[in-house]
Amino acid sequence: MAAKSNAHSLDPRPAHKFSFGLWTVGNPGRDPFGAPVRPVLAPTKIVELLAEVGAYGVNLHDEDLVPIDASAKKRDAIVAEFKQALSDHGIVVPMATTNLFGDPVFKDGAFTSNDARVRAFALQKTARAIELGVELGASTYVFWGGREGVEAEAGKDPLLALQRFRDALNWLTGFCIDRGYQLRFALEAKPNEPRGDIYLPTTGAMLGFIATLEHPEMVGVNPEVAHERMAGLSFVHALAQAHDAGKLFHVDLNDQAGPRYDQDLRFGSSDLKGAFFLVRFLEDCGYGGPRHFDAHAYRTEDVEGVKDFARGCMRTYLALAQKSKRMQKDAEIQGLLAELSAQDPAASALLTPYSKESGKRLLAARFDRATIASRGMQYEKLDQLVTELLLGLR
Ligand code: GCO
Ligand code: MN
Ligand code: MN
Repeated sequence: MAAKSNAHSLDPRPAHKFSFGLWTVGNPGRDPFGAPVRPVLAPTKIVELLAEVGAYGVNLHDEDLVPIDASAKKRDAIVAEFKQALSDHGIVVPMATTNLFGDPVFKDGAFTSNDARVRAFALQKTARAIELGVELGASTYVFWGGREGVEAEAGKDPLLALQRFRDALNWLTGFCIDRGYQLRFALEAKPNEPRGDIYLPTTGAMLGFIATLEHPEMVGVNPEVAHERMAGLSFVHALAQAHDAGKLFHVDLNDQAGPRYDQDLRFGSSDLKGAFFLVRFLEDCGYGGPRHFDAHAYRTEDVEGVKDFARGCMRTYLALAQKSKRMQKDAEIQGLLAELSAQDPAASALLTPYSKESGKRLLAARFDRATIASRGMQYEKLDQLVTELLLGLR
């Protein structure tokens, strides 16, 4: 029997857990300089489109589905219609979130606003959006503090802002516990845009903050490729730290060419090698959550281009996962890695946990610095081999 074609193995399947936001494939191409270029698609149409391209899940902000001023009756009708579309097309809702940035009331933030009326309204809006998310079956609830920041530093006390953010999350974990919801919260950091500076700007900052909450066990992170890169940081290192802390609850995949405005590019379209290392990490670390693409098609595209975009995100992910398996089987690469991990037994014996004994031994040891330093690490060779593997030459 002929071997499965490579093309076929790049088809997305539900087990891959690829998800997109209503706001991503539904993005009509508005930017700060120009009007929308694509028709606004109804949420039910987006579900249909996602099923067509082979995605498994759709995520949403409350307002992506239910307009902010909808009556209870209208809300229920919209939700019922949406649920029908989900079941007709076999699409699930793994994650939900709140729009706390679009309405003018949030112009100075939501949970960290200086105005108590805004803070209270933000809690109410989030509680209702949580009810919606739970109703749709979401198990992760994302918090992206879009406008939780400043331009005029004089206007807000940063300690008070952190306290207010903490108070809000404590209120909301209390709300979920009280209601018996099994939701996990995932905090998403971004350094700037739309505010000059957004509080808790990196995944590392979020991880530090989580430890100060009343229910840290319910709260993790949702790192986004573009956001760490906007801060000039390595995304795979952010992923690793989140995973190490047991806090990798969700992930926002896209691409970004360095520190500039948030580009939300198709996955792997800018830094293919960076994408490779992050796919390799996610596949190897045991992350079992959705692979969510928080990206959108170029403004040059029509609806067919949006499908090309969505298919491209998933295909590139799967292709890179295959490359990662190939790297594991590449004898030359594995040989170099084995050399790197081989350790001098005498030195290893010095690295046991501290005790009076081991301390004495370590302090008495002699090191031949010149010999040790003369070793070439062969990283040039290794990196080139990985590059050639990615180029399809191996
Ligand atoms: C952005 C963010 C958002 C969030 C979304 C879910 O830069 O606009 O990435 O897309 O991920 O609001 O919280
Ligand atoms: Mn983003
Ligand atoms: Mn995001």
